[in-house]
Amino acid sequence: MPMPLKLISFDLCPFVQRSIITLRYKQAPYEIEYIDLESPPAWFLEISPTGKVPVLEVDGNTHLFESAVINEYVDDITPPSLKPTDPLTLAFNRAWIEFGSGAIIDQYRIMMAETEQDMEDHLASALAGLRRLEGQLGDGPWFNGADFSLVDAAFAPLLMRYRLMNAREPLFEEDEFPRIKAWAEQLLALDAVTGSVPADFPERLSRYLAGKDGYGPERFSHL
Ligand SMILES: N[C@@H](CCC(=O)N[C@@H](CS)C(=O)NCC(=O)O)C(=O)O
Repeated sequence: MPMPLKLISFDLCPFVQRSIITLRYKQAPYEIEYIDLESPPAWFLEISPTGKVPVLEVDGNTHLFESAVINEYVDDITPPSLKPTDPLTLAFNRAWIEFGSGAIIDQYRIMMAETEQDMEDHLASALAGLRRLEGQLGDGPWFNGADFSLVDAAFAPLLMRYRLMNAREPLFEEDEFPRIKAWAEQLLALDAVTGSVPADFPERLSRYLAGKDGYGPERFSHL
């Protein structure tokens, strides 16, 4: 592991969490620096072409962005690899990681919905995605079967947040998606996942939502 790594982060960001899970799973030494995304420092806007976190600073000078790319890099420099070797399986995994990004955005829109109708619309889209994902999963324990991979790291933040939301303000019955439910349980039993957010994550997320207006923030401000 030759390179000093620093992850520029926001404590509630699910995309950052994907990278933290990968770094932890691979036991890669890294530093973390949190920024306030609502007023990002000038140095961050300099280094981040998209203005989004996560950014991985490598060796003090190269700034990688996009969680899926960061995760592949982290995986590549910490063998053995978490990526399938078969090119088609690898490409298929990348496609599902991208699908997971869309699912994270649906979830964020549910949390931030302005009205009840907005929430219902975003929930309908999220549930269609979950149905699709349920149909893709096999007998587990992981997305590809026996071996943990970057797809698992990519979906854990989404599934962790639904678990939290459903526990307080049920959005859907988890038993409707038995394979996703079993997958979430496997993921939430991993140290790499449980330690990927601050211990007071539910309170932090609640505080963040309590500072916003709308039906979604109101509903999820007591997680
Ligand atoms: N596709 C990006 C998405 C990252 C993303 O949307 N990050 C959010 C926080 S969770 C962000 O930085 N938003 C700030 C902005 O859009 O200005 C990835 O996978 O890294």
